[in-house]
Amino acid sequence: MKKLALHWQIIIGMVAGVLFALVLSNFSWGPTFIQDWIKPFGNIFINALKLIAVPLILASLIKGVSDLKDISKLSQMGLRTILTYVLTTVIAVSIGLGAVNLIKPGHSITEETREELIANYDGDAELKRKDAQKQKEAGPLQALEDIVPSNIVGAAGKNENMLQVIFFAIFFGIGLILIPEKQAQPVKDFFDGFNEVILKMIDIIMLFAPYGVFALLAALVVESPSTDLFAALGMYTLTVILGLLLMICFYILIVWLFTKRSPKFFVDGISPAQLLAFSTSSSAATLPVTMERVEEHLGVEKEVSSFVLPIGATINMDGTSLYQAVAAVFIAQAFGMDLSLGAQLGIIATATLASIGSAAVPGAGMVMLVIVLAQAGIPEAGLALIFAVDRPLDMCRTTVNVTGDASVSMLVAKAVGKLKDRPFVKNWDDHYKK
Ligand code: DAS
Repeated sequence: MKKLALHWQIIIGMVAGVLFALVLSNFSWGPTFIQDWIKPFGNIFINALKLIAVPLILASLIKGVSDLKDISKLSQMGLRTILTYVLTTVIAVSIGLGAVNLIKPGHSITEETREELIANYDGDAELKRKDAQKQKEAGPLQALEDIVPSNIVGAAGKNENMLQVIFFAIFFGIGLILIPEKQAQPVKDFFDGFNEVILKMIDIIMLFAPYGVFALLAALVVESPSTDLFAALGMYTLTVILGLLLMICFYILIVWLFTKRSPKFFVDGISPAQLLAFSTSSSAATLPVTMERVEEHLGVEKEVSSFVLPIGATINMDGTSLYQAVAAVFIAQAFGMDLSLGAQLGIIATATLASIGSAAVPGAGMVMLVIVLAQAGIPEAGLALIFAVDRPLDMCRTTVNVTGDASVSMLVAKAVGKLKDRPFVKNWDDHYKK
């Protein structure tokens, strides 16, 4: 297994988990064995992902915000970059919400399967009851009030209100920018190191992904033998992929409209980076290739790409935000919850913030999904439901993340007059031979 790329290991884990459960389901002791001796490893894997969510937000957001210090030097470009990134992310979440509300993939789950899912996860039933109670008593500005924690340790301790942790991280990063460089540097160095440690911890957790997925899928099959569950998962996967494809078309369109570069030019230029993003599921790993393609094949000046793309890889994850919106509403549908318009607008805010806080590594979008679910009071049991198909979707959403960064870098370059006209490469044949 070691020599195989991680995503192939995961896919093998998925298939093996289903086959293992289907075989054991033929024995009377099979389902119990899986629930008692296999499922716990799946829960441990999911708990490890949930465990890492808060430190990940603190590390990546504080680092991301304090790195914006360069913005003072590149202010005309910095503001454009951040605003365009936030705009494309909000558009991505909106497309995701539109698709999932139109297709309603979660509604194809039968009532008894829903009940089984809820019964299998009594912890969340408790969370649902508490949230329902809280919603009843909530005032109009409760959501706004809830963003500011009275105690950061308490907020960090519970997975219920991650927006409080995000608020603290952004607030802390701004404070870090405003103190003298000499005092800020040691703190920035600490968070840089902290960020690296967290990313390494995600690497370690993802090493167990094939086994975690095996356990999750095996448990999923024996606990929800109804085939309608897999039909719903299939519809869910198609909904995400449809949304991601619409996002790719959106990028091609805005590049064509605002930089007059043809779809063929843009896709030819960025496709090697897209393939790397697809196979590694990591924007960070793809970043060097994204930069080379954007500079040498799409004509963006280095002073723009070297600023816009690293920030994009850290905070601009349109594919992830679209996926988080679809996943959250799908799980709500699967648990028979009707989300109000307010709750869905809340998802736009949390999915946008959660994608900003997602690290550019495999599985990060899934980890941050915890925030969107917790914020909307959606049972976290749904994580077990959708994890089975998370890896192939991670490959797709990372491809969109990278494409979004590249298209925004072209728009910003065009806006500040740093997008070279063709043929910016002396001789295309020589260049391609390199
Ligand atoms: N794999 C992440 C990335 O590198 C995206 C995600 O997990 O959603 O962009």
